[in-house]
Amino acid sequence: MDKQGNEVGCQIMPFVQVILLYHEIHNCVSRYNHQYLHYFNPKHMKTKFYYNIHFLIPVLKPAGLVLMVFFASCFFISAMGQPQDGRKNNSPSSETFPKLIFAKIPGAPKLSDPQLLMGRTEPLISEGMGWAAPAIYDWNGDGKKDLLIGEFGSGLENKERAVGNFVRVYQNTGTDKDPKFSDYFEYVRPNRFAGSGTPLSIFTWCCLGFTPQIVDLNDDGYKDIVTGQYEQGEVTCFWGSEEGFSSGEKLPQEGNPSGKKNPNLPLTDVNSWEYWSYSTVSFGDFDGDGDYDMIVGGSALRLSKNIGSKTSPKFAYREFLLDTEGKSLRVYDPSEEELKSEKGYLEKYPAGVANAVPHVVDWDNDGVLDLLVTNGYYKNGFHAVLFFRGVNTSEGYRCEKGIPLFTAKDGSKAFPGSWLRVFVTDWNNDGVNDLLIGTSVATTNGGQFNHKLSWAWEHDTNIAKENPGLMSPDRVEAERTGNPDSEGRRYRVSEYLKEGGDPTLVHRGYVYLMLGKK
Ligand SMILES: [Ca+2]
Ligand SMILES: [Ca+2]
Ligand SMILES: [Ca+2]
Ligand SMILES: [Ca+2]
Repeated sequence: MDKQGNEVGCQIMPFVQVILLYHEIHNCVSRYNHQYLHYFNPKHMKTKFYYNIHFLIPVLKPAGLVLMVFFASCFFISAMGQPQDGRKNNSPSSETFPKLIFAKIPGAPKLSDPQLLMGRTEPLISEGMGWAAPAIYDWNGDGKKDLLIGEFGSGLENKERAVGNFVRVYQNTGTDKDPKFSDYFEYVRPNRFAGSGTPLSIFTWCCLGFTPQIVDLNDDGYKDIVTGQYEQGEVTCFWGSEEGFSSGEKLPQEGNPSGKKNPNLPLTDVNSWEYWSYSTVSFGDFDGDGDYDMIVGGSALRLSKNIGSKTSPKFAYREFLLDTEGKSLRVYDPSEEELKSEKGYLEKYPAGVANAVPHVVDWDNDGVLDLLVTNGYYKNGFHAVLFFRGVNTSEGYRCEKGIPLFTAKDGSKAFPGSWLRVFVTDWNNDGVNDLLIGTSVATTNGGQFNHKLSWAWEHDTNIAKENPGLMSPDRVEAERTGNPDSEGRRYRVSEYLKEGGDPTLVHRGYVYLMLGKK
């Protein structure tokens, strides 16, 4: 049924139900009259009970009418207030987005409204912490693109703590230019044909999951899967081969990510905490020598040149990426208040945030690599996706100031959820790049998309990293009250639960597609 047909159907249904209900009541009363008056005719059976019931008969029909009107109102209100079909209730359609205004970037794809990627009945999701880092890779080698989703805390529990950071693969059951998916997923494992072995995983914590980048980093003809980590700042590569992937190998970097770090040293110091933390990475040849260099995010956007070789990369000291005025790239301009709240804010976080995530692509097709950058996207003033146009200058690679790819016309939040990650691919093989956006949305009541929570800023709702729906009732209670005796362990007080938050809240990773047009 098409959308219009569905809506008409939904509006007609309450009336059909009401007519059926009235018919039912009418039948009941008629049956009562018929049966009771026949079998329990007062002439034969003058009981007190009969008279009590008999007395009610004249009011049953009017009462039925009143009930009918009441139920009709309920049905009507319910039908108007609910999404028009069950599937949409779980899959926010484009109507639920605010009107988006798209940046006009010469040469870049003209983006269309976001659409949620669906399996057969459900959205394609990631679980655990419910963050989603999408990527495209032909996992089973059938020539069709499959969808990978990097997870954060993949839901394998250890004393109620999520452990393991895996990558899901949803295999494409459609064609390469019109991908379709079932609800079924597997974790990416070393042998992609046997589907056996421990899933590819990295150690990471706090605020960053497995963020897969697909690149042939050693130029052997096989795509490799590379990801950074929150801390200690290692960059791990799973080398691709005919069979699948090697176990994770830490890429050589200048400095010592696993060494002791000083939190008091500035970000520019290779022995500081800030230098290494939140090492999100993406790759491109930025110095034109034919090998892959690395862009690193976190508190600043930085370039780490490949000082190894095309087949055996090694990454140099991370240098600030600069804009055309020679300043470090800014993802967010903090307010005066925020600058006052933390001394040396911009020295510590030159990007304006601590969680910048770069994705390298020549977005405007001018032959120079650009950056699409996301972040935590948890408070007002943050943008969903920023575009930094790359330019080659006499002083080397520079970027123009970042501009948001899209904003909401009414100034509201432009995208549901938070902790956004992007991946660029030509989804429909029309020669124009398309954009995948992974986001961590709030679901309640067994996985239903929660519009109110997902469209609010996590900074205001206090739901960041909250997943009470995955906990035992005892732990929910302990988090709500901070009772140190519960389960013999001390839990922090959850502000969200303390304020009466929904104990069924579970974050889930969703992936949206924004098709590009010339
Ligand atoms: Ca390779
Ligand atoms: Ca290079
Ligand atoms: Ca470009
Ligand atoms: Ca396309």
